[in-house]
Amino acid sequence: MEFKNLTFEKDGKIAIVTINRPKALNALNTETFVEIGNVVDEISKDNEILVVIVTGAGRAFIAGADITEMKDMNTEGGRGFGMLGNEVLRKLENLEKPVIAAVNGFALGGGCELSMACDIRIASSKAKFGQPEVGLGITPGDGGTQRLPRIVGTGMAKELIYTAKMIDAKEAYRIGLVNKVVEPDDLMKEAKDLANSIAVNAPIAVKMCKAAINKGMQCDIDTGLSYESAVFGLCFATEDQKEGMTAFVEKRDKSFKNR
Ligand code: DAK
Repeated sequence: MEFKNLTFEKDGKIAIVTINRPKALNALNTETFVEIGNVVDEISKDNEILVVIVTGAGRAFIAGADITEMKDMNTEGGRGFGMLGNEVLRKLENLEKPVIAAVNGFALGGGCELSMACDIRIASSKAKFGQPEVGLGITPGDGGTQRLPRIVGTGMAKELIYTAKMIDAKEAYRIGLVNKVVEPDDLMKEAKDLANSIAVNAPIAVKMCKAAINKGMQCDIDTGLSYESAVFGLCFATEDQKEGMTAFVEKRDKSFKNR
């Protein structure tokens, strides 16, 4: 598949998606949202890919939705754009493979929101995060009011959203928005090391953990625990469970087949 606003490459079991509109600081216009949805579909069908890294070209991760495109939208256009954005981020969040956001620079508005639809965020020391929407007369519309409080807690999320202030990577780490801050030149190596440390494990078990965690964050603990028991049981129908436990007992290296 050809893409205009992003690049997609495979490095072993890892897919790397780079949002690539550096002149607009990788702002998300309709075309880019559509392409992200398409690349997620492609990754979803590719059994060789076990982990995904999303990053940005140039000095930004994603500086938000495209303000130039949104500026003159009417209600209908805004609704359509909104539905597209939500559908794409939900698709990314529900992708049955872990996604790491390697945040290289500005992650603002829709960019911060896209990073939060990923499973794990690691940041370059040059990264900046924020939800500047109220300064533009809008509310965060791509999950910011929902995912940010789930990640950093209600008080911190409200402060960030109400003030529209930008925070640096160190502060993002302090409040738990990112897992790690690294030097800019080390960002992709760190992201790949993390991806590889996930990819060595049983892919179906990892996939089920993602589903159980995501589901459990939306429901009461009893429903979540019952879902956890169900996926735990399902693992025993996989070849990888037999392989993982047999390899342990036989004191040899394991070799998972994603089956
Ligand atoms: N949209 C379009 N162009 C952008 C952009 C954006 N978000 N951000 C930057 N650019 C463009 C600039 O216009 C400039 O273009 P030229 O003038 O060179 O043609 C170029 O990128 C470089 O930007 P600057 O010259 O401004 O660079 P600086 O270093 O001076 O400043 C900055 C960097 C990131 C601080 C600044 O560019 C900035 O404040 N950008 C806007 C950040 C922002 O407010 N982002 C939030 C946008 S609102 C929804 C889905 C999504 C959303 C809402 C609903 N639904 C599903 C319902 C999301 C909303 C948003 O993200």
